[in-house]
Amino acid sequence: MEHNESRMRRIFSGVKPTGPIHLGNYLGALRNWVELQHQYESFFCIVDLHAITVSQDSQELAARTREIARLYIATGIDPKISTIFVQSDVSEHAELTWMLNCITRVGELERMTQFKDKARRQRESAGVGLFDYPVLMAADILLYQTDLVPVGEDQKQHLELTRDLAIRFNRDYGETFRVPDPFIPKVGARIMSLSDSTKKMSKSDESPNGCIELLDTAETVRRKFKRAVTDSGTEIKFDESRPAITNLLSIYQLLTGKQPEDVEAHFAGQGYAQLKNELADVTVEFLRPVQERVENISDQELDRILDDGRRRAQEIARQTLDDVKRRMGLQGALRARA
Ligand code: ATP
Ligand code: LTN
Repeated sequence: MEHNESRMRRIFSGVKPTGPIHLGNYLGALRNWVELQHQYESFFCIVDLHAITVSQDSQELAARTREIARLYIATGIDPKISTIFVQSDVSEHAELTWMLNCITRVGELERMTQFKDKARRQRESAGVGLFDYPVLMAADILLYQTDLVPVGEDQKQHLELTRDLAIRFNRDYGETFRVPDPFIPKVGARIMSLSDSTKKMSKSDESPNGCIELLDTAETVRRKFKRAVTDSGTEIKFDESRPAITNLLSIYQLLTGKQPEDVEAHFAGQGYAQLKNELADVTVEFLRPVQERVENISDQELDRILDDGRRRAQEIARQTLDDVKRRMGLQGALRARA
């Protein structure tokens, strides 16, 4: 069986092309992918089938999908050692979702907090795709016999379901899937909106100032930090009871690579304006080379990377899917090969 062979451990993760990548996505997820790709065989997907669980403009979706692929590369994912691909290019994702649907309980999906949040007011009219979203995510992960899934805090519950489905399938049909572990960073797993420190920074943030996008201009970055909400009090310290300042300090800490005590010492006796200015400087410096690299990736080069990624991903996905079909008795034309 493919997953029993000795091989490098694998990671899988993805971003939805529902909007521009932001600092939360980078600090919670992508930053760790860049580190981990040297220790793991890595699969980084642009999950466009997840994006269509809510209504999308088709042209915009196609353009965003390519933009996200460019940003993966520009932030440091190396296509020579990591597989970058588009989810809908590998039809095994949709196919395995169906098999997993058949072992998933309605009650399990009803307990998913992301579904409850997104469907809140229009439960009757919410799409079935939105309800089934976590099963598609489980299929993404399990197809590649993934060991580790680097994600932000908001994905923890989805990862638990993925593990439950893998364990259930293995119990009912025999050892088929690796049971993956989540990788959630200690700092940065939940970057908050700059305009409301009770909400996570999100692509679908209603407030245009809450979210720093990786393609924002220097001027926009400065404006957004300037308008960022702060807490009462004046001290610049990490403090859970002051979430807005703690959020700004966490961003600063992660972008500079400094220790929290050094960050606090650096800002001792300073005011909020100083913190916001320096944070804007650090962010602009971080974004500049990323934006330059995005500009320098040609369409042809991107096509080649995504084509290559599709082939590499499909080869592994197909092996897992064949195994699943055989175990479930869905043999059809596979019979002769069994
Ligand atoms: P949407 O707002 O449309 O739901 P999103 O901004 O949450 O999208 P996703 O594509 O769902 O972005 O997430 C991609 C990755 O970024 C996931 O691993 C997710 O956990 C992580 N992530 C998203 N938002 C944050 C955040 N505010 N802080 C840290 N990590 C985050
Ligand atoms: N649901 C994730 C995106 C996602 C994902 C995955 C992450 C889809 N499939 C597989 C890790 C592994 C989100 O970020 N909202």
